[in-house]
Amino acid sequence: MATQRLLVDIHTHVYLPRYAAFLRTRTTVPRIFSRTSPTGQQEERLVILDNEPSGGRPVGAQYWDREEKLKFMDRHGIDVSIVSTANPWLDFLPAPTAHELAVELNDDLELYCSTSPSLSGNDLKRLYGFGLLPLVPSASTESLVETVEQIAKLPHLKGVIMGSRGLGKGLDDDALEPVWAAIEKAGLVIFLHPHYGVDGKAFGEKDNGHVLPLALGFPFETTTATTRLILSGVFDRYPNLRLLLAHSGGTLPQLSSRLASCIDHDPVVQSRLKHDARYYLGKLYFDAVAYGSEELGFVSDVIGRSTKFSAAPSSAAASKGLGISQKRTLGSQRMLFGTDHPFFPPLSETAKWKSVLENLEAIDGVDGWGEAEKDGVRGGNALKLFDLLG
Ligand code: 5CU
Repeated sequence: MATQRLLVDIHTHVYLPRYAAFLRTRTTVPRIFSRTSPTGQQEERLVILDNEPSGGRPVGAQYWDREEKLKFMDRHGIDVSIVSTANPWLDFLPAPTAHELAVELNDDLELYCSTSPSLSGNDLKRLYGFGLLPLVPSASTESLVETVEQIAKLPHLKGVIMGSRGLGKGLDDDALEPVWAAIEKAGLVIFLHPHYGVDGKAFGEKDNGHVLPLALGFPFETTTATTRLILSGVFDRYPNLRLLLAHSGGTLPQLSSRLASCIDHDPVVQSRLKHDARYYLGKLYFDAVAYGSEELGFVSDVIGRSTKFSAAPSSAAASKGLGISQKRTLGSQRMLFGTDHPFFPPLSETAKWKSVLENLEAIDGVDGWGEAEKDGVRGGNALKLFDLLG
C-alpha cells in the first residue's frame, strides 16, 4: 500500500478500561452509572459536562473496546488512528491521583497501540496515541515534566492531549514554561481540545439541547486558549512547539486579522510579540473536523498567508506574491483529517457515520486543493507531523 494515500484519523477518542472503571466509582460528574432503561434493560450512562442533562448519554463498548475502534476504522477505510483520551481527562482530580493515573493510563495506551495489528504492506501499526499529563491545580512542575519524559519514552505515543485549564489559570500561566520546554525538547505534538466551553448564560434559556455548547462553546474555548498562548509569547520562546488545534482552530482563523489589529493598538501587548499575530497561525496545525469544504478552504488560506506576516524581511518579500492557490496549498499542509469518534454517532443504524462522511466529503470538495493536497490532509500530513514513517 502506498503510504502517501493512507487515511489517518488524528482526532479519535477513547476512555481506556482503567479510566472507564474509575468513572464508574464516582458519584459526581464526570461519571458512568448504571440504570434500568425505560424499556427495562440494564444500561450504562455517561455524564461528562456540568450542563448535561443528569441522565447523561448512552455509553458502551465503542468508548473503551479496542476491537470496536478497529471495526469503526475498517468500516470507514481508516488505516491508522492516533487515539486520545476523551475529555475531561484528569482535570477533576487531586494532583497525586492525577499523576498516578496519568502514568498508568499512558502505559495502558502504549500497550493498546503497540499490540494493535500492523498495517498490511508496511511497518506501521493501526494505532498510535496521545498521552496524558496530570495538568491539575497544585500539580508540581516535576510531576509534569516527569510525565512528559515518560510519554517520550513510549514509542507509540506521539504527543499529549490537553484541555485549556492548565494548572487552573489557563495555558498562558508562567508556571507552565518548563512543561512547554520539556514537550518541545521531546518533540511531542500537543493536541489542544476543549471541554468547558464558555459561560452557559451566553446561550440563553431556551432548551437547545447540547447544540450551543458543542457547536459554539467548544470552538470558542479553543479560540480563547490559543489566542492567550499566542499573546503570552509561547511560540516565540518555543518556536519548535507543535500545537494541533481541535475543530479547525475554532474561530481563530476568522478572527486573526481582528486580533492583529487589536494588538497593533495596544503597545504593551504588541511589545511582547516578535511577529504579527497572523504569523503564528502558520506555526499551528489544525484538524479538518469542520464539516464543510468552504470552511476548510478558508482555514487553509489563512494558514497559508501567514509567512507574509513574519517579522523577517526576507520571508515577507518571498511570500508577498503568493496567489490564492499557493496559499491554499501551503495551508493544506497543516490540516489533518479527524472523526471525533466515538462522539457524533448516527442517530439510526447506518453502515457509515454521517459525521465521518461529511468530513471526508468536505476534504474532497475544497476548491483549489488538488489530489496532492487532499491526500496530504487525509493522511500524508499526519505521517509527517507524527513522524510515523521513521
Ligand atoms: O458530545 C460531546 O460532548 C463531545 C465531547 O464531550 N467531546 C468531544 O470530543 N466531542 C464531543
